[in-house]
Amino acid sequence: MGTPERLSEHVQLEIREPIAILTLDRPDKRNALDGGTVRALGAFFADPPSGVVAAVLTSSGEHFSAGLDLSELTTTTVIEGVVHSRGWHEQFDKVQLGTIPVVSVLRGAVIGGGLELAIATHIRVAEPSAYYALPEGSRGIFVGGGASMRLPRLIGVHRMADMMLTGRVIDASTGLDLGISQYLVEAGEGLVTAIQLAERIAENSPVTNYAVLQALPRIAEMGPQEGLFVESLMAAISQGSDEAKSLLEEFLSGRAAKVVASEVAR
Ligand code: 1HE
Repeated sequence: MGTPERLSEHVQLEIREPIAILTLDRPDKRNALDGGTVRALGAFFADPPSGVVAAVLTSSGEHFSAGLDLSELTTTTVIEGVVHSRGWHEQFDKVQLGTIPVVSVLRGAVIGGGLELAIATHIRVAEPSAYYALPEGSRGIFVGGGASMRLPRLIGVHRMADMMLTGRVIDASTGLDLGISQYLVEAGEGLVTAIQLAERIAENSPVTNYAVLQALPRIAEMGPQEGLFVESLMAAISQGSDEAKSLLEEFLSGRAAKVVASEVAR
C-alpha cells in the first residue's frame, strides 16, 4: 500500500501501482472545489505518474462535493467569470480526455460543480446516500464546468432543465436508472468497488483503454459513416498491437479468463 501524499491543499494522493487514489479532502467545506483543487486534478490527469494506468477519485467526509467554492464568485467581473469557467473546462477535459480511466466514488452531495467533475470521470460508483442537484438557478448563476455539454448526453436536455429550473434533487437509485452512475452499491462499499474496477481496468491492453478514452467519445459525436470509418481505423490499430496479439493467443490456447455471466449481470 502506498503512502498518502498531498497533491494540493485539498487533494490527497495515494499511489498503489498500477492505480492511483485521489481524495477530495476538504470535508469541513463539503469538498467545495476551489481553483487550486481543480487545477491540481487537471495537472495530475494531464501527466499521470509512470506506472499508474487507472485512477480512483473519492472524497473525505460524507459528501463527494458541494460544487464550486461559492466564495470565489463574490467579486468576479463578467470577463473573470468567463475565464474561470473556461479554466474548469480545460481541467475537466484533462480528466475526461486524458490517458487513464478514472472511477469516481459518489456519496452524499454531488452538487453543481461536483456533479460536473463526476461526469467528467469515466465510471461512477454511487452509494445510496448520493444525491445529484444543480442549484445554480437558486444562486443566480449558470453551470460553468461543462454540465451543459456533458449532462444532456447522459440524461437529456429536458431532465437537466428540470434540475436547474425547479431545483429537483435526484436520488442515487434514480441516478443509476438515468445513467448518472453506472453502479449503485451498498453503503460503505463504494471505495472498495471502485478500487476493484480500477484494478480490473488496469489489466486491459493500454491500447484498448486509450481507444475507449480517446476514440469512443469522439466517434459518438461524429456522423454515422465518419464514425464507422474511424472505428475501423482504431480497430486495426488496436489489433496490430503486441498486447492484442498476445492476449488473443492466450485465449486461443485456453489460458485466458472467459466471460462470466454473473460478472456481466452485476
Ligand atoms: C461551502 C459550499 C460551497 C458548503 N462553497 N462553501 N453549490 C451549492 O449551492 C451547494 C451549497 N452547499 C449546500 O447546499 C450544503 O452545504 C450541503 C447540502 C452540500 C451540505 O450541507 P451541510 O448541512 O452538511 O453543511 P453546511 O453547514 O451547509 O456547510 C458546511 C460548511 O461548508 C459551511 O461553512 P462554515 O464555514 O459555515 O462551516 C458552508 O458555507 C461550506 N460550504 N458548500 C463554499 N459550495 C463551475 S460552475 C459550478 C457552479 C456550482 O457548483 S453552483 C453549486 C454550488
